[in-house]
Amino acid sequence: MKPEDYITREEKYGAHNYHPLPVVLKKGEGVFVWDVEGKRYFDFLSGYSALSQGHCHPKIIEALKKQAEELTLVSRAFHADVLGEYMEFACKFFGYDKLLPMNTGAEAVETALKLARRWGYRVKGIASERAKIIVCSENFHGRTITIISMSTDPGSYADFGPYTPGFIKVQYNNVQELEEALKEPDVVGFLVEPIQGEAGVVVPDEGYLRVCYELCRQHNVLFMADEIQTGIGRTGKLLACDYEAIHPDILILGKALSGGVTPVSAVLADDEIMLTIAPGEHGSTYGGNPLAARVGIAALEVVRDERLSEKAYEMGVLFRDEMNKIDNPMIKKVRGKGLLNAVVTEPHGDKVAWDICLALKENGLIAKPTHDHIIRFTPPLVITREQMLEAIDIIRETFAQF
Ligand code: IF1
Repeated sequence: MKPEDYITREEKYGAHNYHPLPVVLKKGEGVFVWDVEGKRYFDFLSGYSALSQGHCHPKIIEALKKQAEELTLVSRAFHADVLGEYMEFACKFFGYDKLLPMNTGAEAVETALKLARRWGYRVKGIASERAKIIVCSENFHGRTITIISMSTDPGSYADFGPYTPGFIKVQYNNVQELEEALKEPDVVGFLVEPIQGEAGVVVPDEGYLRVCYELCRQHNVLFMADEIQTGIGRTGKLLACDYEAIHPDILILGKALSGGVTPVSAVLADDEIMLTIAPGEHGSTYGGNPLAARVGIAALEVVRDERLSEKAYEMGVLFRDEMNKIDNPMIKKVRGKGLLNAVVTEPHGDKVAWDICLALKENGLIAKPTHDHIIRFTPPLVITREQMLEAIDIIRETFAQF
């Protein structure tokens, strides 16, 4: 079969909820993927930051294979030996009393919303059904109906109504609007991405998050960090919140928590918040399954043992420095932290970011635009200096074609 045959079959039998780059992959290892014709590419999307440890990391695959032959699922109706081990490991890794295990990022975000509301009613003493949660413009927290009810992007919410009430929207990176919104007495939480990924790697001003955190403290409102994309080393620190010495009241993780091997997400919080949900009041069939637990431990050990946060920091500096040296009319701005970066492009004639991504693919590097003109460059954090320099050459040569 040719690549186009795979694509035609997928088009015929699959929902059309994505518009992928025309490349058909069949193997991944480290920073590289290979297509069905054996051509090698640098993967500069990394499963939207899920593959921070690289494709098929041996330690994570070993953990998966070993556990898969032992015990994959018991449901939470019974205990499993490895679940407590994973929970303890992750709680100590991030500094929290407890972890609530889920599967996808959206489920973890929904869990965090429920925890904040429940804490609001049971601890803060908000009147029933009155809880409000402040969210940011241009946010992206997932695709469920409640989560798109928080969205300001019609591409996410149009014609999926009616929407879940109880959200107040403020401009991202605007302290005054948050201050104003916090005057509302029924606010229980402020949900924020430390860097907005889907919006196009939008980095807020230095100090913005810190001020938000302090305002939340002053108003007895939970600071809820969605670090599903920015967390676990991606931005050059273990958490993007670490840049401003913030310890979120609720920490939401996903993606790289399992190194791209199986969906694993989690919400971490201290007892005052976490214990407002009693047995039988929340859960998930696969949440905290033994496979996820084993893979989660291995994925975090890799981040620690291979110093991936520090590597992301160093390689990110190299990437942005080199990209800023490229003199090309299509490159408007380079922005990001660690290895969460994006190039904001400008159309050149009839050429747009999509055309650049097609040319990058021809030259051996795959990446994808977001919001039409922004190209995200988010390679696995295991990328070496040599690999980064080779990838930068490909990007430089590709832009030179336009
Ligand atoms: C898609 C990008 C989109 C996330 C943050 C929660 C979730 C995500 C900060 C939900 C998921 C994924 C979803 C995927 C593409 C990708 C993405 F930002 F990473 F590029 F969409 F905006 N919070 N982001 O980034 O996690 O339920 O997907 O596990 O939907 O197209 P999920």
